[in-house]
Amino acid sequence: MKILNKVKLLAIAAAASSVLMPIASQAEMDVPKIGSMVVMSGLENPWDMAFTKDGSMFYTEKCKGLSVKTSSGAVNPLYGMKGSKGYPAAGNDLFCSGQAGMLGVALDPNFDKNRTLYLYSTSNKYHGAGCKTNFEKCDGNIVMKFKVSDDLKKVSNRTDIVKDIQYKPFESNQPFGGPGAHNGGRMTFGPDGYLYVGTGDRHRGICPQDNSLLCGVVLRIDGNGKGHPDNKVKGDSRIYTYGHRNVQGISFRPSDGQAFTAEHGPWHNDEITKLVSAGNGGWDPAEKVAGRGACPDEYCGYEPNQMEGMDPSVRAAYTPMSDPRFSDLMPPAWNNNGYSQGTGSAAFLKGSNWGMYEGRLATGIMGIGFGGTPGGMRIDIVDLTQDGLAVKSVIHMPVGVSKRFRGLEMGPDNALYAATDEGEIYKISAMK
Ligand SMILES: [Ca+2]
Repeated sequence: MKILNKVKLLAIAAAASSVLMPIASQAEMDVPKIGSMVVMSGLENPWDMAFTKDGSMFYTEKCKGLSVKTSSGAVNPLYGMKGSKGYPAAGNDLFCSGQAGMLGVALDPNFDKNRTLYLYSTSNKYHGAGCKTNFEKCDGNIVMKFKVSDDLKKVSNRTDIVKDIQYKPFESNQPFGGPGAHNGGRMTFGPDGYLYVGTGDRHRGICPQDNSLLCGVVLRIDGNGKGHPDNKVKGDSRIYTYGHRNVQGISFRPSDGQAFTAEHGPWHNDEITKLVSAGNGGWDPAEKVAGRGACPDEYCGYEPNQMEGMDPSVRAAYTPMSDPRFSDLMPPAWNNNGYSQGTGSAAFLKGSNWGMYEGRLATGIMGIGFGGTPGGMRIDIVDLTQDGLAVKSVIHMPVGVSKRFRGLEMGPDNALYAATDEGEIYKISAMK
């Protein structure tokens, strides 16, 4: 309404003065001024952030551990990986490898009262008899719960609330085929007070469509790790949606609480998807289905011709990111025009300071250029339709830097914070 009024006033002014008015300036269009600054640097693969209401920022570093930068500026290491230095406590079962390590962090919605923090990491504690090959159940990622001290100097009371998220234990002959591939790891609380956890297919072909396994799925669980009573997937009761490739972005639209995911594509089709309870993301890299034969390592995720560049649409036809043969398919709202450029994180922009971008989805892209696909390290601003099934527009956010944007999170100051693989955390501010 504000924009309309301004436009109307301009039109009246133009008519009254009989002077040709310029097209509405930036201010009339409600375009915010966007600027960025580094708030932390020299970090090792910062992956995710979580904010208290008064602006303290918890953050993870993939191979180091969990720390917090308090609202007064002090940095307190809290919980390290095995062998890490400088942390007051560490998990001797926690390790990093490839894309795996200490990833998502989330604060309980009642954190101010209950001081509860949730952390996703790779762990060898529950391997048991599994994890001997890439072709068996490998319980290698966990979700932990901690109490955070009032002074933000330590965490205690570790409780492992999910112990069986799947992990790829050995290298295989796939692109980026090392241990820990497609390891998921994003965690966000929904407006329903439940914790949503994104997992990856870990290069196992059967994973996304096998709902006895926690891989290629989004979990919806309570603070004790129990599934939401309305989870409707046939199989594990903790699963909210399935058929995903590698969920590293989950965010909830402020206007209606609707969940959306952002996912990397396999050299085709990065996707943003509206989630529906028990919905199927339509990713099925299993061999010997959908007209396909055998595939290397029983995984058709990069077929055909996995090691070479080729027309993304040919690959997409062979193993689609959203296979229409599934009747419960959640169709993507956006597919990056058929390209995969490394879409990994997402956060809805909150606050009137974002002007016309308020309520749109900021999406971090890590820019892997390959086989004719242009690189594209950037943050996109995605304007989704109300039904969540399409986009109205996508523009590049004028951040002023080009980085591998790994983690996006809104701060309580209505700034967007971005963790980069290069080791910084940026604060991206918008002003009207
Ligand atoms: Ca999909």
